[in-house]
Amino acid sequence: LSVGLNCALGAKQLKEHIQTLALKTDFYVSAYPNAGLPNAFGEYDETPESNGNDVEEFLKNNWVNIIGGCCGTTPDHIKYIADIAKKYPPRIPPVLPKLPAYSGLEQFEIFEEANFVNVGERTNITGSKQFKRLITEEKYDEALIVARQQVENGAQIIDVNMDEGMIDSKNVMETFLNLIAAEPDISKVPLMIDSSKWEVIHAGLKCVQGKSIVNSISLKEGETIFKQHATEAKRLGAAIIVMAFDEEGQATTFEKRIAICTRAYKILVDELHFNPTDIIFDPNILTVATGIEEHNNYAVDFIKTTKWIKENLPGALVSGGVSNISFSFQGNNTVREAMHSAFLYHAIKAGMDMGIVNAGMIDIYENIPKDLLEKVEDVLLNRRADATENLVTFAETLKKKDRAETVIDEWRNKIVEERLSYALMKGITDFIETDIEEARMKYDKPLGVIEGPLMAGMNIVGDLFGSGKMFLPQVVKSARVMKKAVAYLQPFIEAEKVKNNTVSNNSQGKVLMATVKGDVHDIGKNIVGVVLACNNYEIIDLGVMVSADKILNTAIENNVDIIGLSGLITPSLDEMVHVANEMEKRNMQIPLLIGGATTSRTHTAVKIAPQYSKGVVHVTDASRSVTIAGKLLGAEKNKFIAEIKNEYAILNESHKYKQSFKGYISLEDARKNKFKINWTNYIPPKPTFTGTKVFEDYSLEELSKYIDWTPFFQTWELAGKYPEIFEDEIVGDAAKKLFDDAQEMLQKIISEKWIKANAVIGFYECNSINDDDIIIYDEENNIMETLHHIRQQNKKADNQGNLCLADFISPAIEGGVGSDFIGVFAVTAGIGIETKIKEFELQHDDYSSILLKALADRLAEAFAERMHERVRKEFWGYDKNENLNSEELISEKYIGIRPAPGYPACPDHTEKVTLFKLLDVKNNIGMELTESMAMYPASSVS
Ligand code: THG
Repeated sequence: LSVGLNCALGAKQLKEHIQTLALKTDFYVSAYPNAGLPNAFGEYDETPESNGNDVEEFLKNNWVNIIGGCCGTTPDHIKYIADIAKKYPPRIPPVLPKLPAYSGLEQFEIFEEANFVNVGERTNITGSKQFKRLITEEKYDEALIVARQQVENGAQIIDVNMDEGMIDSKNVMETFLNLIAAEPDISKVPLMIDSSKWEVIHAGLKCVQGKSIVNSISLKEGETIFKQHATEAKRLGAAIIVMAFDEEGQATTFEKRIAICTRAYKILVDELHFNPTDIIFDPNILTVATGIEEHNNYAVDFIKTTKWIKENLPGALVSGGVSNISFSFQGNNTVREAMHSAFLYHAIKAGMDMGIVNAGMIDIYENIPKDLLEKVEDVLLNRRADATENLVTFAETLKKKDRAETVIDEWRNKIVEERLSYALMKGITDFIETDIEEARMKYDKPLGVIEGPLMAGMNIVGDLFGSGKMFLPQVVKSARVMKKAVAYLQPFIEAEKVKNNTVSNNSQGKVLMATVKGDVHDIGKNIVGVVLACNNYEIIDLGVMVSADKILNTAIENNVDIIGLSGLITPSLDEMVHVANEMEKRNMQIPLLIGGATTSRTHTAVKIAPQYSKGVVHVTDASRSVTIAGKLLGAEKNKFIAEIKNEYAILNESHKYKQSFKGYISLEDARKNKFKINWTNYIPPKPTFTGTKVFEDYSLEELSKYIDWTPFFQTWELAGKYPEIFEDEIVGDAAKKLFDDAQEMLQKIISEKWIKANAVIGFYECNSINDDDIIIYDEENNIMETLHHIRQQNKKADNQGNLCLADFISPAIEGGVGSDFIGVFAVTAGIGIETKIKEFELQHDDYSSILLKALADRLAEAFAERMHERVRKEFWGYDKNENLNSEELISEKYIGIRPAPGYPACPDHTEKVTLFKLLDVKNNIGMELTESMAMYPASSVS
């Protein structure tokens, strides 16, 4: 046989691949390169000479046995090569060492010096209750996570077993292996296909790429079947595990184990010409400490057999299912893990090559507590008659310490600087006061603790965040540790100040932060504040609804270096323009940062930057804020501001240019092109009541089920869709931890009633009028209010209307169909939130404060979703049988719409005034509007 490469590449590009191949195979090697790569015209440019020179290298280096040409080569190319080839003797294939090798997407070779190969056991339906549940419930996504975790925890191969009486194992094996094939993180490793049914293994083998391992075959059903399975496995390119079973059953003694392995080896190597390295013996790891005397020597016999196989059956490997050994201690993981580690220690010494294990749960031998180890080894090595009894008694007295506890203990033993750094990195506040006190005693000055270990720790955090290795929630947690530490030290620092009348201040600079007048949203602002504080900026946070006057006065009084403005609703944009304009009037010199959900680079460039000449910069997210602040205060400050100015000027121009092409049509023409509905026979569905209905203190438990979590992660700058985000390679772990924290807090919010959710809904008879308005009638059919809507005026394609919400309400015309109905609502989940927020702030716990606000926002959105659902199914009742799951709700699969003032369908925020009047929102549920039409509490929807 020969193996080779042809086409696709020229000789130059083929070179490294041919070289790799030639060194790896003892087959003959062939190469048929093209005459180079095709040029722009699809022609091949290499001449017989240039091509021939590249090919000569293949020959000279002893890489090929057969050489020719493919696309673009001509008889002249071939003749040229043929002449050169005469100069060189044929390649002599190398004699390769016989090393066991398997592969998934990547090759996995076991080198001589390799110690031990971990095979992950968790993807086993009989070996894991969790995995069994996931597979029987067809939760394949989560089942894949189990596989991925095995790889992440160090499994170099994964064992997959779907043997279960109640399921179609073959089918499920195929499904799961095909899913794995689509996950490179998993399928990069070789697979061990584990089943007692040959048809399942056979089906599995056909689904996998690379060279996998059959687990297992045996002489249980006689030699004919054994040979048949072995041959098929070989043909399908797999290595095999051979269990020490024969026609009489499982081998339990040393003699029987080696007899069966020898017999199998002879058949495989002598008769079926197996490569010995493709044979992996499993001489049966059987459970010890069962109380049955015959079982006492099982581990000893396995270890002895292993040693014998390695010495007498050359090339063959030894494996086994390690967790089997400890089944008698099910439920006591401390003892089980100790047994596994100790067993492996001795078995590996005897030559065991690989083992099916719970990857990540194998501790090192040296870490097993000595008293436990002694008892465990007494059992494993069958050292005393009462070994089992002793271990059982000892196991009962053992406090079941879990791993987390041991980890905690370990870092607690380090020196104080390392403990502080660890606490900062991990965001652990539990020990901070003790550790800080210890550090304070150790350092000359209290400030030294901040400038020394705390700053060093925060610098690491900052670097990790900057390089994308840590994420916002973690950083905010780190900041909480920092703040608590600083708060503890503060009185000592003050005392010091009084004593010496000085205090060094090496802050990077002072930043004033504020949410502008009329706006109440501050999650984003708080996050930026925390991130900047982490990077050693001093933050003056003026909170929400801050007037331009107050912002600028405070900035001047405190001699700040940067002003940061934040806002979420569109009217805040105008307020920012106003602040910028005031700064120019006052001839200020401080650079201005703009951030928040509705702000944009374009708006900043077009509307804000032209107002103020000393630097205006838009900041997209918290992680960018540090870099930008650094540049604004650095040596190159003026250069940076000039660059930004230039950039914004260009943006401004291109915006104007684009606007000139926008092509708006007149309002009159837009109205003529409204969305036309034939109302003639329309009978509007009637709500169960008209007027308002109030819901006070609504069940948060119920609302929590309606939360759309994806935006929650966006708040924390974690990109990805829930729940897939947990599997994300980059942010997955951070997202999961944040989610766990959120769930924990959510439970407390519910059970301890941290916040109250209120709602008011209303239905009214109405009609559209004057094209764009909606009139609302009271009980006596008098016009009570008028809603004003905005019509699209951009140029539309043919047969596309210029829409306005009023188009969807039947018109009030003489001889018309009578009145239609409209529903309105206002909900809030923020009543009483201030108490808890204050509490958190007093504890310097920004993380919890931001988390609570973010959750309240989610609950408010969930409340709107739930109320809307109840409206459709109960109160208006036009779709009583609707039955949508949460995903379908999020993607708005229902009948009806829920537009909100301030958003594209009805951009005018002032409509909220009418709405609040209609529903008497303030008196009914305690929500209010600010002068910019922001709703207060912030966690509200209408
Ligand atoms: N040899 C070969 N293949 C094998 C085995 C072997 N495959 C299966 C098994 N034995 C190895 N795999 C496991 C997997 C899990 C456990 C033991 C062996 C195990 N599971 C816990 C238990 O049962 O207590 C389950 C805990 C849970 O539900 O999460 O111990 O010997 N060739």
